Amino acid sequence: MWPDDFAARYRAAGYWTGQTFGAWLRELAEEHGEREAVDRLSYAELDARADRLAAGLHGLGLRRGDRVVVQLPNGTAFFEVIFALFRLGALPVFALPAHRENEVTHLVTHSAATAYLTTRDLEVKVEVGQVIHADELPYAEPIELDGPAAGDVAFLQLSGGSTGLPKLIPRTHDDYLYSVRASAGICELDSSTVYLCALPVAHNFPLSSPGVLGVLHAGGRIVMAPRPTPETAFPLIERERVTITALVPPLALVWLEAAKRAQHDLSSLKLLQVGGARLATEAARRVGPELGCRLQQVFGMAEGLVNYTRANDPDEIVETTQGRPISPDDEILVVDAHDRPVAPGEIGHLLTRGPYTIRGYYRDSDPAAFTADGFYRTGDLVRLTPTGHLVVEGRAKEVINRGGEKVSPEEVEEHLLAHPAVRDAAVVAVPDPYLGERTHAFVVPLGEAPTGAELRKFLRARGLAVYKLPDRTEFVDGFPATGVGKTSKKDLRAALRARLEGGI
Ligand code: AMP
Ligand code: DBH
Repeated sequence: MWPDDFAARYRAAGYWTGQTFGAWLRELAEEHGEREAVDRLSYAELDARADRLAAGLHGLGLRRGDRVVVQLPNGTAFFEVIFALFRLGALPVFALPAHRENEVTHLVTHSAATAYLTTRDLEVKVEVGQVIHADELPYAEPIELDGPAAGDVAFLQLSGGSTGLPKLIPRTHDDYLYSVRASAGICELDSSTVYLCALPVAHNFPLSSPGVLGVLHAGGRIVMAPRPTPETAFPLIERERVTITALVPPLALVWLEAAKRAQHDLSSLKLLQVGGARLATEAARRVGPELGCRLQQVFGMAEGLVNYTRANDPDEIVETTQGRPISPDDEILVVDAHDRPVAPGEIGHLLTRGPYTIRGYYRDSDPAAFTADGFYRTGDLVRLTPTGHLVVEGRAKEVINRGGEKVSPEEVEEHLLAHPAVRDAAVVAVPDPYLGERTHAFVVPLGEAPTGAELRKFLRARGLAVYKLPDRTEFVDGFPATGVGKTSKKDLRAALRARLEGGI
């Protein structure tokens, strides 16, 4: 948690207002009443159901401070459940639908959860006090509850776990609501906003940047998409006159391709947010012309810090940077391996501290992820432009050390993506007895696949240094994805390792 002097500052600045999520929803219901909040459910109905569900869950024995692993598909039940738990002061632990026995067991064990709330479709076998099914939610007459305080932890969010199992991130009512309100303002949401939630709603991006919670704050309307594919999303955009949605880069590439043949009217869409992983500049430049809407890049993390490009940023900034922080009190350091600030504009490790960035993981796991003075080590390599925008150059752990020469996978991927017959590319390290590591490029072709030799020639012609050319190129139909749909380099590396060990 934050030291007292920081907490006092964040309160004095008006970031932390002392409101809980439960009280916030009550206020929204008073203001927006019969207006539609999400999939035909009004603000008033959502508020009333949250009260009845909180009472019912209390009846099942859930109490303030208990942890409940929540694994739900995109739908209205998600909202009822989280607001019921917020009112009860019980902490949702956000699992994603893609999580299986391995991850859910880890979440239950690590959080010592007493309940697992899910659907019969998604349910996995775990040992837990009780399983609550979303088709039998226990509504009851509302009761007086001794709810949580605004400084309490509201829920446990997950880190992406690009290496290993997800870490648990304690977010308070005060800090998270600040990021939601401020994000809604930056993204210029209002009561005419129609947000398509295409990504899994529990992920930090569609939940809060500004996501579904930002839309509620603005009195707008949420449309929940069961899947993020163009086949599902495009008809919804047309039917509901969607104005804004959020995607991860691999999905954005699929949408751009599909838009060329789209039978649906996408003209209501004003803003496409893309974040979660680096969006290649080549792809960024296509969004305006091909989808007919503006792009916003979002660089965030469940641990806190979120950066946005702004509505009034020039196109060049929107296309080539990952934005700038939400808050004037987000502190950003770009440092070398010894935590010394690099020269302005140089690439370094991003450290951050601020009014909505955690000071430690749940139960202090992985204390090394924080500096002695409370900065979070993001693990990202960034540079700061003279305009104060951040450019993400990669993950420190993913830089490939090819016989001492450092290869940035993102740089090579960016060049590969510029080839007209390449839809997506992912470059990873393979262990090599001579070089230590060598590079392996996975490429998803668009139409007929070029040859590896052709791609090397293409990269050479773009002026890429010879040592950065992929040692091997492999064509695949698609990439393994993380729970939210980012390309899972962990799985790509594991597949290569398994192949090496199997001698194939
Ligand atoms: P997570 O652990 O799932 O919260 O993922 C957060 C991480 O995703 C960040 O630390 C970055 O490495 C990456 N990330 C998120 N947004 C972007 C973006 N717009 N560009 C590049 N990387 C991003
Ligand atoms: O990747 C992320 O975790 C992320 C991306 C964009 C995020 O947490 C966010 C915005 O809030």
